[in-house]
Amino acid sequence: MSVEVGGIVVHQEHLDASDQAELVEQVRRVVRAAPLYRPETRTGRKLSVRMTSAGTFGWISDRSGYRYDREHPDGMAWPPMPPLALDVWRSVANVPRDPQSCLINFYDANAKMGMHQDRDEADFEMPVVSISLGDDARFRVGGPERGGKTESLWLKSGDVAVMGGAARMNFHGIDKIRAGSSSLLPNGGRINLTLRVVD
Ligand code: MD6
Ligand code: FE
Repeated sequence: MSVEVGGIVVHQEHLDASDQAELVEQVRRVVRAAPLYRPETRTGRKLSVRMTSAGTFGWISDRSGYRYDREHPDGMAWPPMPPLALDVWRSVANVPRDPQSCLINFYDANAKMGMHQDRDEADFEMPVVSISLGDDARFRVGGPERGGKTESLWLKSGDVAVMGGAARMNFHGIDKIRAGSSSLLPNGGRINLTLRVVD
């Protein structure tokens, strides 16, 4: 079933339980090769989520700002994109290009993501596709200006959100995680994958 929040289409339960478990395995393979780390902002504050990436480009934040880079901060190339994530993109993105980056965010019970726009990509005609795994998360979406009216929706394990068209530049973030709401990850928490065309 599809619902919509602030112009973002959410395909609820797009992935069934066995696909979710397989995608977690594929994510673990990425994390073994390119470990999760806590990025810093330009001002030196650590984000509460831990991150890594797969694909040709990874998204990096450090003292020099935000950007896409071909290497993990430890110097290795990013591992290949999880094949199931690529399948998800091809089934929902509705564009002729494949994604070049899969950003992997891990949220523990206390992690959040502040309201932001995804604007480090070259072509805003290309959507951003996001896959949720593990604990429920309250996803908040506003408009294209910071500080406007917002609405929210709980994203659950297996849900896929597509941020495209007029909603592509909408501010959005994660308010809170509902700890223990999913048994997919043995130690709890939430994984979010966001797929993007970068250049
Ligand atoms: C998250 N998601 O769900 C954060 N960005 O953890 C995002 O920042 C996001 O869900 C672009 C498109 C869809 C998203
Ligand atoms: Fe985002």
